[in-house]
Amino acid sequence: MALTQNKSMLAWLDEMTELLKPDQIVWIDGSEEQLEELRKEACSTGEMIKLNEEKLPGCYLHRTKPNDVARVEARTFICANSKEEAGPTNNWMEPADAYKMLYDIARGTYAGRTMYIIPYSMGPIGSQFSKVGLEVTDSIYVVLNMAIMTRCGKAVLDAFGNENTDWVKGLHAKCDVDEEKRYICQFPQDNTIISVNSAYGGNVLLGKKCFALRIASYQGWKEGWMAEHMLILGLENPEGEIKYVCAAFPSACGKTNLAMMIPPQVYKEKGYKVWCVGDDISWLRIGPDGRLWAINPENGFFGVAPGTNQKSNPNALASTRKGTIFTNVAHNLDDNTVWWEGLDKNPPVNAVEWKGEKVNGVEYTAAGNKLAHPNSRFTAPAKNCPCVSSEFDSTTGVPISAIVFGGRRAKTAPLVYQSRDWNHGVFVGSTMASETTAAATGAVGVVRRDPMAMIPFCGYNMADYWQHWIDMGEKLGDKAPKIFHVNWFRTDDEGHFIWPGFGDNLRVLDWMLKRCEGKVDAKETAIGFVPEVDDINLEGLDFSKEALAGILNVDKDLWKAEIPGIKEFYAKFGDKLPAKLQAELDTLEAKLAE
Ligand code: OXD
Ligand code: MN
Repeated sequence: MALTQNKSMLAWLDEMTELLKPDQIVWIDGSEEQLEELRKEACSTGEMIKLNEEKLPGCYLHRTKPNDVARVEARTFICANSKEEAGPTNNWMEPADAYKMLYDIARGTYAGRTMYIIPYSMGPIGSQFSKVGLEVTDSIYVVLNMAIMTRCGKAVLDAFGNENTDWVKGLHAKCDVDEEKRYICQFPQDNTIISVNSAYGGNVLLGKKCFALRIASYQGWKEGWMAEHMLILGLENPEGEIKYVCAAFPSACGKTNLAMMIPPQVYKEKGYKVWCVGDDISWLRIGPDGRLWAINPENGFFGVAPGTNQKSNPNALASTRKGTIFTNVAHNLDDNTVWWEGLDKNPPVNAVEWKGEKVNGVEYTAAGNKLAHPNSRFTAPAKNCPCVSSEFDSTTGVPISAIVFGGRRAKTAPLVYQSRDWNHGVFVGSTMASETTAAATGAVGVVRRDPMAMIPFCGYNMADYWQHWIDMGEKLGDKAPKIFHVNWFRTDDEGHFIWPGFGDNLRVLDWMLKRCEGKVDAKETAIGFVPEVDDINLEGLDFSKEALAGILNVDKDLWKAEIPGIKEFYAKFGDKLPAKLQAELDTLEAKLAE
């Protein structure tokens, strides 16, 4: 029986039923009993493997098809009414053509299968920040992941009501998992997402990247708020005051690690604490007090497993010890647990590698093979995280003091700098870049622009998106958060990272928050404000002031060499580029020439 009488929802579901031709329809009500039944069913068909109940209670392993292990940006489309509305950084398809192609692919593919209907809320149920979606899927794996990553079930529909039409339609059809026919399409003007021929999380958990970033960024533009690819953390000082920070980094720059970091010993002893509100996405609105407030629309972490260990991120590891779904990690047959590269130095002898082949894990890894896929994942409930914020479920969110952008730059960007003002901060975000590393294929050290870490996730023309940032700054006025840029990745002549990173990044956050409170001066440079060497607390850290001075240094020649790349990138946007950003670029050029 339908869990809602909402007419717009029922009409769309009728359309989907007619299109997909399922044998059965199951509404996901959010109850533990129903989820447990589905887990059992998935284990009985081999879709999931139940792991050791003592060591990993309530945890499961799933393997995707080897052709389906990551987000597919080349097959991700923004189906806006015109190509210009999607902008030069998105793939575009004409909406009517896209619907026809996608419906032709999906038509009848639920035959002999069950259509699961997942009602879900991005954000706490009933919050002003939150938005509702329905995802139909033919995958139990999707249902069980969505049950971790979102608030889902009947309670969502009860709070939503029968007349409301502000919800997002999400159609997922696994089809044949054919990569030639794989499409991830967003229709921002129709609040619609269609994902076909994939069963990998980032492409099929439609609440996450597709809704909470691509559709929501467009909604935010139209409705006066922002959806950003940002973690949210709270830093508590010894007096018990908590200040909140949002941070955007491109992938592989340690967002989850920063969101859950453990303060260095000297800070811990003084009583500093870090609280995690979110590790991937922020929805930001101007609150009644005129400040910027943020919620994390998600309810779990979909984190990269390799490299997660007791040292790099003990809180993330602890989050995965119960109620977690692992995807494409290695199976340790000796004790029915999981393993991935970087968990520890002991790959299991008796292992099943991520594609499902039984191997001797020690020999296999010694020969240079990976037991876990490099993009293998854990889907873990946020409530498992030992440092989850007490504000995690707050319907009003947390007030943001600072926004941090970051990238991976071997030489150019200093450890940290502060923008002169909001618009300069938007410029800093819009020119954000990372250098490719030896870990990825292709040339090393190539600069990739990834404004606000939103290149794959902005649901409309990025020039309009920047203008929206500028407009939000105008509304916030002097209540706007301060904007900073960090680079944990400066290297020495041998290519070794200079700054220790991880928990010691708190020393840099500490400086930023002091800047927000006007408690510390800074040195003005051509690119913005840089700390005085004495103002970054190095207590308890074996790190010299000379080394710190080195990574705080702004080399004008290197920065001059940046300018052509920025100009080339900006040129893509033609006359849509906000004049205020062009002015910031001109100012930078002039300051570098001084
Ligand atoms: C993610 C990503 O999976 O940004 O969060 O790719
Ligand atoms: Mn992300």
